[in-house]
Amino acid sequence: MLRIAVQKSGRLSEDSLKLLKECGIGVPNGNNQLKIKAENFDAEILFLRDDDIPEYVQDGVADIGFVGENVVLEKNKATEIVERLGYGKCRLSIALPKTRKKIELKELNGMKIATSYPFILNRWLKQNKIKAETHVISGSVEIAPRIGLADAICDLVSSGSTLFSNELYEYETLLRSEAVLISGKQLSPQRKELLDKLLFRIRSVKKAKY
Ligand code: PRT
Ligand code: ZN
Repeated sequence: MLRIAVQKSGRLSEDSLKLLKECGIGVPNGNNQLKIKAENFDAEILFLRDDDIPEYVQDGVADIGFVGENVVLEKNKATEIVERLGYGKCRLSIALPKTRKKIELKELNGMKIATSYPFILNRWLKQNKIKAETHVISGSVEIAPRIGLADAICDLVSSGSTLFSNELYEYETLLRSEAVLISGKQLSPQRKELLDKLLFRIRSVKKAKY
């Protein structure tokens, strides 16, 4: 049996379940259950917080998972991206207050940047030889500059309306992300076979769409 991790409730939940359904895999409506047996496929669906999915897949609690590439790269666990899924598209970007237009990259030196993505941000800062202070907060990052907690933020952006309403603008994109399918590195031959079967179906669904 293949154990498939899906976000319990959030932006990727609906599209992930829809994709499974299009692959002929039924997921019964479980009232808030942690796991549920799939219909028409030898699989079990585990409903998890997106942040936990890479670790559970690495540790073999789940065999595969549907999760944002941004989370996969931030958590940096021993998992493999086996397919890009085309939904949940967003960017991870540094945003600045509108009052600080057109600064040079080096002017980020000494700034305090609020983010929920310290790993990706620090790696990018290092690559660009910028010495900034990262301030980790888990939610509502966009209000940090307004309350004086930070000079800039590094957060996910899709339409840009959150930045706009907080008088920020997208300054630099660090990553373009979408939902991906990740797999553990040590799947048994039986589970590998089920994953291949699922991948074949996912690719057929994608082909039919584009
Ligand atoms: O509860 P759990 O931990 O599972 O969920 P979560 O709240 O951490 O994640 P969730 O459901 O918000 O997002 C899940 C995934 O969706 C993310 O990891 C991304 O891969 C993807 N995604 C796509 C987004 C966005 N677009 C997005 N716009 N995730 C978050 N946002 C937020 C962003 O953080 C900001 O607050 O939406 C706001 C910006 O949106 P715009 O449209 O105003 O620019
Ligand atoms: Zn989360």
